[in-house]
Amino acid sequence: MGYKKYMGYKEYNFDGLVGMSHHYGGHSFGNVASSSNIAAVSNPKQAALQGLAKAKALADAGLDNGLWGQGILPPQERPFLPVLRGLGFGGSDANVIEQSAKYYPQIFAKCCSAASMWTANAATVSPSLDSLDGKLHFTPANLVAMYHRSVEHEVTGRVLKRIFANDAHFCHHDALPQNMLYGDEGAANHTRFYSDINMQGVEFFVYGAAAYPDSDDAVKPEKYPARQSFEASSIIARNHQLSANKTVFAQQHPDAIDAGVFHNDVIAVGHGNFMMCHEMAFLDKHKVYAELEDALGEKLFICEISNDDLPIEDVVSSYLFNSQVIGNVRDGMSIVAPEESANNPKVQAVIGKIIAANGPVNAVRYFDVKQSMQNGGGPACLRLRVLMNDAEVSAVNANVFLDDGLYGQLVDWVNAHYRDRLVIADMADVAFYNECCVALDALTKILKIGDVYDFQR
Ligand code: SUG
Repeated sequence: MGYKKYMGYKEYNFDGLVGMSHHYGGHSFGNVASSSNIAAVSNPKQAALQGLAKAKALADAGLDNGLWGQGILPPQERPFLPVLRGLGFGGSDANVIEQSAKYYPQIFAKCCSAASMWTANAATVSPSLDSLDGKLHFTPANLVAMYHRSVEHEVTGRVLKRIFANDAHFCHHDALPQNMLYGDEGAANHTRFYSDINMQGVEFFVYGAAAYPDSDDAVKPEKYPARQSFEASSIIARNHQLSANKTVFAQQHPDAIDAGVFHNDVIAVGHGNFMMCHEMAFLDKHKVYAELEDALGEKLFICEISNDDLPIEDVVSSYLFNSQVIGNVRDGMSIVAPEESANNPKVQAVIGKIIAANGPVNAVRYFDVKQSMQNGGGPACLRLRVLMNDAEVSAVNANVFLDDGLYGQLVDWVNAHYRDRLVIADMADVAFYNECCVALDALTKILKIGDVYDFQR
């Protein structure tokens, strides 16, 4: 089919609805917030409403200016009984839950994780403008580096296939094999640059380390895992049929990973022809910047923040780079930042500089997503970007685009079903699982996605 120019492309952010089992399990080694908040009491209701409020504010703004759209992705069923049954716990649901919680408490807690809310890790998505077959490609991330997340990809793939259910437009790949050789964390390590939204863009893959580096001098983090391998990124680029001259690979700086930057989207964010990053984001940064500009074929506004202006510890605590950037060069861009950034004077100074610079960003807006932040998930973690044209949008039959009606339904649904206080012990009771099943069954009807959960099959 070949590359095309087709009018009417728009970016849709698909935010993950926070699940009912949102808790602080300390499950993610290398994610400072996750480790520091282990065993804190969570508030799943507040978490879900905070996420929905952010998504709705962006949906409203996008409706006003016509520049972007907003979608929603459902949470997963937890505790995840199919996995617990696979570990040898049998009998009734109550028995599986009680026995696994008693004998394997840590694994049980991981099987309760609501981490699928961070949809930046759900998949890597390449728009039809970039792929040789002219289809929109999805690869669910295998998330193999963290056990609690490695069990997400099958249901993620199922949900994506239900929402984007048209072979003429959409191409769904399986997650990569479950091995660290192919460790893949999805869009959190993938950005797309473009100067014309209706033209082929540059796909930028950032990896933590190569499983088989091509030089003896290769470096990798020493303290924390490199969750994304070069091999995984390159397989996805091939499967998505991307052009080599429009694809750039870069290694994340290992010192940044060791400081708690477990995904590239914790230290860099790109949008259109703009990138905001910390000086420690990439190894060999000058080569990376040059390759990006070369592939783009015109100026890329790179706003690099120095470690003097914002020490890496503040990058991790404020999550400034986990902001979303929305808008375009003509109308101006805005940074959608977590409230934690508003409370940090160094970040405030940096944002002032970014706005004062002669770049596209001219505004900032803060959102309270504290429940998610305490597990290391800021605004950008909560969304998966999908660039679609009108025909592709029309091919989506599910009720997943956030408007007043859907927002009202979802808020009512959260208020009806979610708890406002949760610790791991609460989930060891089958009553909690039954509550989740009732709620999720109702959700699939609201979203019109059919039976996607194992308990429905
Ligand atoms: O994979 N935290 C997630 C946070 C993901 C953030 N996503 C992006 N940066 N795109 C993770 O580390 C913590 C769950 C817990 O500890 O309970 C967790 O899974």
